Amino acid sequence: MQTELELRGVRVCKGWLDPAAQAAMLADIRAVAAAAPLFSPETRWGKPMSVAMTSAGKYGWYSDRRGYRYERRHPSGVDWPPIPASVLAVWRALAPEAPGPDCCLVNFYRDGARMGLHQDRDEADFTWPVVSISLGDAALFRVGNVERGGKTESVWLESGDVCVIGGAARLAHHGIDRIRFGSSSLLSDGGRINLTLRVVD
Ligand code: MD3
Ligand code: FE
Repeated sequence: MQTELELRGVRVCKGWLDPAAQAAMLADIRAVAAAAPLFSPETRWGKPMSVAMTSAGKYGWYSDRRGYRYERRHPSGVDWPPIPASVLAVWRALAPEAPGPDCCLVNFYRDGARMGLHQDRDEADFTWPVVSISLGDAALFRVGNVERGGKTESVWLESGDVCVIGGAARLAHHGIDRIRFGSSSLLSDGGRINLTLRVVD
């Protein structure tokens, strides 16, 4: 069933993708990862992130000791593959006023992977929303404030849920505290995939 909730300005569309649509999108993402393999970016402090990543689209998100940035190519030197049509359709449905996305970041969470509280601010124009699609195991998602610190609120994101982050929430701190590993049967070996669509330029 599709239901909707709002958490600090983040619109959470529960059950936006039915199981067949999730399986089809997963196959599309596996093809992206075959062309542009997953890697674990290093933080500026030289420690690999627990989340493995790749991207599709004009730009991919990248991090190393020099810092965070968008790159035109995968570290192997190949172009990022195109954003799959199944993923673009979700953007069009939920961000109809926005231009097309320049980046689809693919985050892969193995057992124990997490993402600390951060802001998404590597993009040029924060007026465009971010759309995020969850596939596989459930994740405890936390949203805080635009300023550092203060109270936060959390919600479990499950396979097929889609978040739309616009307006003031666009610069809110957010992160993934933990994965309920093995809670979904979508990925046969467990784990979670999150797709984040953004306008970069
Ligand atoms: C709230 N990814 O890649 S997606 C990221 O589930 C990232 O992998 C998380 O944060 C994940 O940067 C969360 C949902 C999301 C994305 C962007 C946001 C929530 C957001 C930007 C502002 C506020
Ligand atoms: Fe983020």
